[in-house]
Amino acid sequence: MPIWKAEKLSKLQQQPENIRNICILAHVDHGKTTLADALIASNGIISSRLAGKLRYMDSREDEQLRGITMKSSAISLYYKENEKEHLINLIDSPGHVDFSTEVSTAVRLCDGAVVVVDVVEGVCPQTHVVLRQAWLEDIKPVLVLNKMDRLILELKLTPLEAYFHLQQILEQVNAVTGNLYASHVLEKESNERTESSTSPSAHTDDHVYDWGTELTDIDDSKLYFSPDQGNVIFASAYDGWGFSIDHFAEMYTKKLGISLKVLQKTLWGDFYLNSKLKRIQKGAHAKGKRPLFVQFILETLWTVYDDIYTRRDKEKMDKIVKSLGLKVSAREYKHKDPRVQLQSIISQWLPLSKAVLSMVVNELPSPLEVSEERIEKLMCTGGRRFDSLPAESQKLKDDFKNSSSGSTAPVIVYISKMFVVNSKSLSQNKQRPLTTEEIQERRENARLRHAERMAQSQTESENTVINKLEDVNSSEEITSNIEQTEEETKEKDVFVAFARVFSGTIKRGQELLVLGPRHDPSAIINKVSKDNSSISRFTVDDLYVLMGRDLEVMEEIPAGNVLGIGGLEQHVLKSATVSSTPMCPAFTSMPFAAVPIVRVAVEPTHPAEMHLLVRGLRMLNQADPCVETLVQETGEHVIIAAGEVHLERCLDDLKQRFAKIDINVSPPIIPFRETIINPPKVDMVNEVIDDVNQIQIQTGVLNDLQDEAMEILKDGTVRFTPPKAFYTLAVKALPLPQSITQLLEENSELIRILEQLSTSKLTGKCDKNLTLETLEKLKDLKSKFEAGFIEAGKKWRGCMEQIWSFGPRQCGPNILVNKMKDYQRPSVWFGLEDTDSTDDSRKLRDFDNSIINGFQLATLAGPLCEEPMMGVCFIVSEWTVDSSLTSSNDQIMPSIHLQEDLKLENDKDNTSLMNSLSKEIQTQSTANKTIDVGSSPQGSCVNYGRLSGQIISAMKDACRTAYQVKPQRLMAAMYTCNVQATADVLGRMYAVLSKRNGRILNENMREGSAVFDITAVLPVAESFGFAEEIRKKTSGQASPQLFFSNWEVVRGDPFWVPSTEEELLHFGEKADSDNQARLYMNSVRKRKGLYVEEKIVEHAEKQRTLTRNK
Ligand SMILES: Nc1nc2c(ncn2[C@@H]2O[C@H](COP(=O)(O)OP(=O)(O)OP(=O)(O)O)[C@@H](O)[C@H]2O)c(=O)[nH]1
Ligand SMILES: [Mg+2]
Repeated sequence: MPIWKAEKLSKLQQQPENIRNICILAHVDHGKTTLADALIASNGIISSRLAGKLRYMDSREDEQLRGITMKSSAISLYYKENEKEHLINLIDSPGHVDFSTEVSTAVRLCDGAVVVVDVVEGVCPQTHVVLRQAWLEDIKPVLVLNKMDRLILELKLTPLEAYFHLQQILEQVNAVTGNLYASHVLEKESNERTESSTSPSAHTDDHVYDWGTELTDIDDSKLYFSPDQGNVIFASAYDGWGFSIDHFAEMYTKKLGISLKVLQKTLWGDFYLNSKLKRIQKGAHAKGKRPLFVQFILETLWTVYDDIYTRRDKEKMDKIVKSLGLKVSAREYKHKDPRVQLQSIISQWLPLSKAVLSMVVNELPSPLEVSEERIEKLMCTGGRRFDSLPAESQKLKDDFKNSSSGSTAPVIVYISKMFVVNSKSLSQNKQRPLTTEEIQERRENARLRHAERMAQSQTESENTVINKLEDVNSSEEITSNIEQTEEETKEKDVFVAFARVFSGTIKRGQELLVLGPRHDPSAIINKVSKDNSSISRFTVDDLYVLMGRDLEVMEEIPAGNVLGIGGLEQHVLKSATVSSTPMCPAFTSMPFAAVPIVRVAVEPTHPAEMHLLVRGLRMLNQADPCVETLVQETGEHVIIAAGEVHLERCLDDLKQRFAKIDINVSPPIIPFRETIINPPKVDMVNEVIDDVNQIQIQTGVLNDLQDEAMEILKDGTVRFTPPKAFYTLAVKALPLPQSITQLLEENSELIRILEQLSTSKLTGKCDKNLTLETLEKLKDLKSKFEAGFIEAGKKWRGCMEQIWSFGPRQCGPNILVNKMKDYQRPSVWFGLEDTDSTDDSRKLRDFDNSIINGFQLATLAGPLCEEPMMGVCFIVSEWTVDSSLTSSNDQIMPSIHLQEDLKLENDKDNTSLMNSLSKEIQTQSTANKTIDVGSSPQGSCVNYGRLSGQIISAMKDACRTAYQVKPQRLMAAMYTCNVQATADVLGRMYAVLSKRNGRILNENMREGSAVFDITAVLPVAESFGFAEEIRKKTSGQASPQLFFSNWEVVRGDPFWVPSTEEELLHFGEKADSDNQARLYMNSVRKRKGLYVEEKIVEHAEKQRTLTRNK
């Protein structure tokens, strides 16, 4: 540790009021790591000459090579102000959109954030995202307006222009905060009003509510960034300077004799100095005067840059150095590059680290100031109410709030991610330089030993020779031992948990509990579950303070600190809560902004190394919060990453670190969805199709429809009556209105809660512990559905109350509707109804769940290319079961179990759901030719299983067929693409976009600059290599940010063949022009090993060689 002494560090760690846990957040390349360098240099960890060039926090080789941060990493810094010592735990986060999960893991551990904005680029998409993340986690931000030097040297603005430009940027940032705040206030108020309206004392008179007053009544002035509030710094991290207006206010108060307070309030804003009256007055803009900020601050800065850098005026430079009382080393003074001199002078005059750290300790909260709202949010998993937690759990809130670290305080630690370090960088494995005291002590010992030996040698002269030999031997032994252990540690990667202590003191050797995400303290109290699978015990192995590239071992770490914990590899996959008491609830999961979407399959080049690959994938999955690794139904090992850059990093890690083998990587596996549409009104040559209602039975799927048991009615209903079976099914498929699909997609988490609520109510295990907020959200969702169905027209009337299930996985974007007159089953909204029990007419029928399971299976893999369905509604209009085959109510139990089994909530893998259900069907359908109903209860249970299996597969087939008789379409995943580009490269960029089927949505010119902000959509399938191509074509001037936005229907029927005369004329008989949908579909089918109808050789002719003809 270059500057820290262990004792000092641990002393500071015990004073939470002097600790600040902060992270640096920004859009990519806005200068976070450069800023971190300046702060680190102030602690002497790196030389100040290298600050800004070294990018110390980018410790990975690929981070240095690409110049972007990929992992968030932490460092502990020391800062002293007004004799008060502070410990600042700083986390540098990545800005690239692919790594936004890393930002979430950093934000969770902090109390404050430094948001950096590049003054030339302004507010960018990731700036929005990080401000939102900070908001969601309730942490306070301060602002650094970085790269001010670019305004002077690159844009060549005058000080006054720069002032207006800075004002605009501040407004942009405040607009984002304002929006977040307004939506928060409205949401909170609406909750409070519903809460009071549900209470009995609420008055009932109807009055129109005025939202506007709500917002204006609340004082939000502290919320915004404003230099006069002391929460904005103007900086150039590259040149090492930065200031808040307080710095200049202090300087000018002496010079001008104006009070400090007045200057602090007027140095930023529309104020000017009336030199005659020697007073500060308002209205600089109207009177054409220079604002104080321009006159006293910007103009001075501009002059310094002009004198030293642009004009290289040595005389002026000497004068500046002398007047400011600075020191410039001879080496820098003589340096040929004027930037070096400039940096040396200006960074001494306005040290960036002092400005930022001072703002951090004065403006950002210490761990003691954590808000109650934040604590409750962290403790209430899954939308529960805080007061529904057991009393012991609620008591923990005080320990949280006080950051109690006494011996009686319970230990509560949150682990936000696991990361891998080479064991060499752990301090216990490192040879560190000795301190002067240690050197002296060793010297003294050596002297004593020598004196002893001398005394011995005089008495036993013969023995000395032997002694010496022994000495030599033992020293050889020691060195060989050291070499051996070095060899061992060299190769080893160890997992360290990135964590924060919220309460108590964590000590080495202590035994603690790791609480999984499903841990629920009330279950322990009520002894509902004896299953302790969500809790595991572990003994704290190693504790570390994170020091950027190094980790320093500590014996104990008290509450309020960020730390690393070793030895948790076997207990924690990605994140977890660690506590000394099982009464601590698991923390809520972190809000992630990135969706893993890019898939590749990997295999070892040498098949014998498969086990290494499997182990490597497991480690990769654990070490990265965003990546997903799984085994597909085809047996392939698949990696799912957030984007191309992320994928590349994962593959590099896998090859070089985790598996250490050569691997083959498949081309990207692109996800698709399958849907149906209303029959198109025009054909491929825009001719009107006469009979729009005709049922389209596709040529490619006719084989599937050969089943005699299937009858297709005119309106597209498929009636299924298997011979000798005891049931009939009639199912119709309809495309869902887009608004409904969107609702389903956006609210999957809520729908999951709703399903659970309804199931628990149906089974009598009613769980009423949902927060009012969640209940309110569910009711709101219901009314949105209602509105959506009403808007969609007559066809959908009444569907709302007849929804049977959502799917796949009971929360996906498809709906199963019950339109049977003779079966009035409770709908999915049943959980929200006030009635506690169902009346007899609304009881569940036997095999109800088999129907749901069949629907789930059908929607999980569609017939086009076995990809999940989306936006499809299946309506069951008939389902008769021979009642002699089903009997008493006690048989409902198995069906409920089946439903419970189906809830593989956290299982994102399609395979397991598919496998579990299809295995069931297989085993059940082997003996289903003749249905014999046993008389014993055991026998009836077995038969129940058989029958239910039959119904599942019948329902699945019926749904698939009903789907196939409608016009089928593929849906492709789309990226939203944000690019900033200057006018001269715009044309080239558009060419790349249109070549890849991209569409421009928006094109705005930035005020006061020649930069355009472009928003476009681009199919994920066409996005590989896109960023690279854009960068090449625009000579590195434009670099796009891609993030997943939505699913879009691919134009054209994948089975289309020309049928009308015009179509034949236009496309020819073979119609071999590109059918994008078919290309996509066939590529997926090929990859999955499904049958592909493709003619490879159309007209085979015997090949004749020319020579024979001669
Ligand atoms: N002119 C100028 N360039 C700067 C300044 N600060 C940073 N840069 C440059 O901006 C580039 C990106 O800086 P980084 O510090 O790596 O940016 P970052 O925000 O950490 O980027 P990511 O971690 O990838 O999101 C580097 O080339 C820096 O030299 C500044 O104040 N002025
Ligand atoms: Mg960085």
